[in-house]
Amino acid sequence: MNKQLILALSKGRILDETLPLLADAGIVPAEELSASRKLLFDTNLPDVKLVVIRATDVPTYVQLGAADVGVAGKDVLLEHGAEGLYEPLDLEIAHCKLMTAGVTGAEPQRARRRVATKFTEVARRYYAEQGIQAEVIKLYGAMELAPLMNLADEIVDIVDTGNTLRANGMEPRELIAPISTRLVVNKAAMTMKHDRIKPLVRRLQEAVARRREQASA
Ligand code: PRT
Ligand code: MG
Repeated sequence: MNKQLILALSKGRILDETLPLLADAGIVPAEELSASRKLLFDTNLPDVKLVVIRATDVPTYVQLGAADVGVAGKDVLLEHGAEGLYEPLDLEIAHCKLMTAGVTGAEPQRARRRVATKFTEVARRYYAEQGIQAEVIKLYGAMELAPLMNLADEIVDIVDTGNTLRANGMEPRELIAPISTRLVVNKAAMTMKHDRIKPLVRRLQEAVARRREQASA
């Protein structure tokens, strides 16, 4: 049986916070990730490999078993859906919030609220739960521009400090979900490679706990 483990990591801001946790759990890339254009990396462990991919692609790789384990933001996981995935651990990094936001002081104009977002599934679910009629428009970036240009009444986006919203004359409105980065595991791999994955989850859990203790000390 092939007992190699493939870990799918989200590139971008999550990666910088993931690598120290992985190192603390005993997994170190064999070469500097950022110095390379490669996407598939060896590690210090002969049977563990890393792929570094778009955050939004991580759930797909893990769900379909191309990777056994992944690291992804809860926002990405909420948008993708949890089918075929276990989410055994909150890595407690890259904290932020999924929120609705709009032009400061403005009331929604249209009877059917127009919402611009890259999180279309999250937005559809949220407004339906609130009993608000919404037309959800998919955008791929610069959501903050949409209400200013009257493309939308509101946006659904990630908010951390709120500085990006404020800089664009907007305000956060409703909290949809608090977000942090999660470990996900392919459901079949969890069974087939249990003896490899269980210790990895436990070591990461310990690394997260150590980090939490250091932060509160
Ligand atoms: O670039 P690509 O489209 O592939 O993805 P991305 O830009 O979403 O990736 P990246 O590297 O930014 O990382 C995204 C992941 O980090 C998300 O899935 C979240 O889980 C997490 N995260 C944590 C954040 C933030 N904090 C964050 N502040 N992702 C994005 N932001 C952006 C937000 O979109 C907004 O533009 O920062 C801005 C808001 O920040 P404040 O501080 O101005 O409120
Ligand atoms: Mg980005």
